[in-house]
Amino acid sequence: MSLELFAHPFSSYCWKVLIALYENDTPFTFRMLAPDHPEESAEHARIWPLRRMPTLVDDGRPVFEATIIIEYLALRHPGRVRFVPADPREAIDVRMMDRIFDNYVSTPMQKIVGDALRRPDERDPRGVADARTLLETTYRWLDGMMKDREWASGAFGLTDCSAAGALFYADWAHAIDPAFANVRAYRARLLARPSVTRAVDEARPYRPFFPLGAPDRD
Ligand SMILES: N[C@@H](CCC(=O)N[C@@H](CS)C(=O)NCC(=O)O)C(=O)O
Repeated sequence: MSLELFAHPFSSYCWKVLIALYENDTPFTFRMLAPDHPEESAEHARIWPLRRMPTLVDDGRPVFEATIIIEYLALRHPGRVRFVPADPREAIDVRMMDRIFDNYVSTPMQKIVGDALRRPDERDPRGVADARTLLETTYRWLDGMMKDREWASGAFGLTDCSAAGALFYADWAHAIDPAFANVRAYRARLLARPSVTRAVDEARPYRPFFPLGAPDRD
């Protein structure tokens, strides 16, 4: 078995797959995507012209998109954590929640962060305001969903791998109001999980690059 992950330790979508790999102690080679690693970046661009990370390569076979990579790992490199339940009805809820974290937490979070990286004359205030409104609405909905849940859907799985990085950075970009205590408690539970703690710690050296200024916590 030769698993390689093209990724960067500060990227929330890379955390999603790293957390899944750490959960099952799955051996893999980390291929760093960064300006000071031009060979990795060139190889990655050949494999995946869209240049999105993470990208998994399994014995030469590329697998794209964090959710699909975790589904692939569950199928081809299973471990003690299943990530997606065997029962197809339960699996629907897991996949639904995973989409919600990607589309309605990560996407608006990336919009806010990405906008801060732009030159002032290229910024999109209306798009950022819409992203903040979407995050606020999602936090409110999620607060109701997480009232009686420890993890996002049943046992720790795919959705929680997704939620960890999404909520970590979303809270930095658009703070989760204390009124949403269930979301804040879920984020804290995620951060206390060893696989997530490891991803957070590996990303610490890059915090000065957070364009909105990393808060002095977490
Ligand atoms: N839909 C992709 C999103 C991945 C993504 O947005 N990755 C970011 C890093 S967190 C990235 O590659 N950014 C580089 C770019 O946009 O060029 C997935 O689920 O894997």
